[in-house]
Amino acid sequence: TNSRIQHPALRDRVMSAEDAASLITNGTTIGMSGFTGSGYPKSVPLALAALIEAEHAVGNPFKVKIWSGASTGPELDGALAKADGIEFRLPYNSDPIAREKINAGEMNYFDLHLSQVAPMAWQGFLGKLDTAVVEVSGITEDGALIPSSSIGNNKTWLDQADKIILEVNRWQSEALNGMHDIYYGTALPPNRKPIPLVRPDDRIGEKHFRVNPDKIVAIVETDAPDRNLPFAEPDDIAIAIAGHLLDFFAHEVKIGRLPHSLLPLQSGVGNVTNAVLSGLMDAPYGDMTAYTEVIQDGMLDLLEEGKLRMASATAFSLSPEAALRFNRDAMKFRDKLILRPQEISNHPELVRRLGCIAMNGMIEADIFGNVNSTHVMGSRIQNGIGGSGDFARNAYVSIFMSPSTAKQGKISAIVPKVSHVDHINQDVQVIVTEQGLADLRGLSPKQRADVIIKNCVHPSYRDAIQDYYKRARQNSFGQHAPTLLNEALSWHQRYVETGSML
Ligand code: 0RQ
Repeated sequence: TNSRIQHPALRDRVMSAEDAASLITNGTTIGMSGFTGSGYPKSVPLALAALIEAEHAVGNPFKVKIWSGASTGPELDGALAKADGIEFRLPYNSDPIAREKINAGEMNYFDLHLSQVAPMAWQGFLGKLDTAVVEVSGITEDGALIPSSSIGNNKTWLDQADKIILEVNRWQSEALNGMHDIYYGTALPPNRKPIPLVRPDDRIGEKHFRVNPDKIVAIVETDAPDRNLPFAEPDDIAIAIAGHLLDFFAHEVKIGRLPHSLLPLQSGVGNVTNAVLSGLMDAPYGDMTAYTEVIQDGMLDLLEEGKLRMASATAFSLSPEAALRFNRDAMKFRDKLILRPQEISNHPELVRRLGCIAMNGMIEADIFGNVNSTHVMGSRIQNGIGGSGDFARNAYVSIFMSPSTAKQGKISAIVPKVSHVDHINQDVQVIVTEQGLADLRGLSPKQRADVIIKNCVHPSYRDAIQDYYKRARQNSFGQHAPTLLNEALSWHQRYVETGSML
């Protein structure tokens, strides 16, 4: 057979997904692998969802608590949410069904900084982890686990769970073996030591997960692709945002505030970041590096061109075409990619030391540069804070990007006051919309407001925001960050009542 399980005794633990799922009971806390749609278990969660539905059908309660790396796929969050099987979820979700349940108040969700999940688990702040369900790409002869297309929190789940269920996925490239760097040197205070990584390409750990074989209660073999969303060609707005950002980089290099190889790039996922990455293909920089969460399509191009020397991340987040390309050419990329635990890929100490350029999306920003990344109209969660906070606070330059309007112009992304704050103005140095770029470094709140209103607001909202701000300059309680309390959130209230901020 073409089994990826080289350890003879562990082969005896192979069973069906249904049999493996039956080892999970009502109330179990499960640590799942998975990060931005890669490396998540694909068959045990589906079998568990079926089991939960069957139990619900005969009137029995059955819900589980799910911890993960970040977002997973429809076979995990989607299926379990649809079965009303998730009582609690952390730390990041982008599944539409789970999002609906959370926003309907039917599912508890705790979104938190991705770098903090593993430390919080070790500190005991999250309660006890019962079972780990982790996808790997193979098991070595001596029983070590070859990680899959994401690492996320798997090291912590494997260490902490009482029971381990593994999915060994043959679809994953065998060339993944050797690409990972699992750091085993983390400790709890007061015994923490500096993390010995000073360049994005440093290897500080081990290639495989260590695991206590006695804890492995089931192994399921699969052959299923990652979720991998289709690639959308950047639209005009994304291209305009990328253009402003690339002009900014050119300016910073010219005056000597950024080196010619820039600094390690962190980029969020989505249309806009893909446009930035394709813009970098034609830009004059070379020998670049990425120290980021996810490896996207655009990074494969930059690596192949030799513009990007290497990329460090915790997961892949590729389109189906790029995933095929990676699986075909994996040997070519192998020495240029390192996947690490998310505790390390997003570590504030390392982001600060390396001086990352952080580029993340946002829902909205206010005229003082506070940013909302998560909650539409202050209360409906979109995804979660993810790694944006890990990077934004500690980056060399922290950049937030968004189209200047959302929902066909019915919503302005620049508002008098954000309806929820994820990133305080001190953590936000540059704001970019297709209208222009606001460099906020070293500016007071009033100076920030002037630049943001002038450069970033969509023309259809410019008069209204200028009018608001002018009156705030006259009537605010204080004149440090002029605000009209009874009006600051009125744009949001208007949208909730009428479907438009206009
Ligand atoms: O919703 O699809 O229903 O129309 O939000 O918006 O414009 O497609 O942009 O995909 O870059 O997402 C902040 C959500 C932006 C993302 C956010 C609606 C909009 C659409 C998506 P529809 P776009 P993006 C690395 C770093 C936090 C985590 C993070 C995010 C949907 O960047 O989750 O940074 N960030 N992680 O219509 C109402 C507004 C809106 C709005 C956008 N002002 N009001 N709806 N939308 N702006 C990754 C990880 O950490 C894993």
